[in-house]
Amino acid sequence: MNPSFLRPLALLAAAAAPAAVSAHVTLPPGGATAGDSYAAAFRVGHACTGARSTTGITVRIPEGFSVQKAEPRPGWTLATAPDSVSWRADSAQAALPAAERAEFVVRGKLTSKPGTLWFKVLQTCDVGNADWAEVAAAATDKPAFPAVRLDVLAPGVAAVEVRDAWVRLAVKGQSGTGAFMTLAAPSGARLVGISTPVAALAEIHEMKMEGDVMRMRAVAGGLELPPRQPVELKPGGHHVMLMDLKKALVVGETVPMTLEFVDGAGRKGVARVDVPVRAAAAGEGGAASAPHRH
Ligand SMILES: [Cu+2]
Repeated sequence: MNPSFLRPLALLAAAAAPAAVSAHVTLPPGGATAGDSYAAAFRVGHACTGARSTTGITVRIPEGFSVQKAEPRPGWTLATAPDSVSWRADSAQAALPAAERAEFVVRGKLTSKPGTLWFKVLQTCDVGNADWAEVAAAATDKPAFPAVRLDVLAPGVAAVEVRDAWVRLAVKGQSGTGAFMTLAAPSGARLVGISTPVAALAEIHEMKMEGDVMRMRAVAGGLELPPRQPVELKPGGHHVMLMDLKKALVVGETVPMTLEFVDGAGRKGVARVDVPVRAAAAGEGGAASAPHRH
């Protein structure tokens, strides 16, 4: 596999992160594979400015996505056209309160050409509306009402967002350490392999109580990532175990890591990340930061 071909993924992970925390209309970060069926789950996180509720959502469908089916929402009227899908609340009671989040889902087929698709979404409220329709010209642009971005990835690039990754420091002579991260696969995937130049072997581990002893062991068959449900690898839970370390891992350096995934159709995809070395997780106590052993 050509490494330069994989390079855009790191950029994608960085670019997608801010969208996940803002309260705009968004799709789950992580992208989708070109040519695939894709469930576009538009997340509406708040009502229009000064409004009490959202009463309607209209998604304008860009070229490169052909709608197959939109999911109905109880109490709302669904209308589907080739170039738009809309949901409208039938009553004030059915409207989406400002404090609640909801997903509006459109299933369709993606273009076979990798690139970026922009879905423009008109949100109507009890008072006013918000048109999420501005396309960012550059990654640094922060429009007030951004259109919803979808990264359409080449086959071989994992449609998985890797965020908050870190690896625990290791002193010279130490044989193993753990790596932790949050993985989000919008269409679902399975983490099946990890490799890094700093360790001869890397495994996915789980923690299991055996009697009253907590033990860790390799996860058979890989780690399942359900669609649109981020999975956290953390100390005391699932983690990546780096074994037979070839060097000390010092706080401040980064460790290149290649994660291999299999999607629902059995195709392999790869994510390459540079993972910072840290002493402990945020808020983690001193005792827990001792390197765990096998
Ligand atoms: Cu382990």
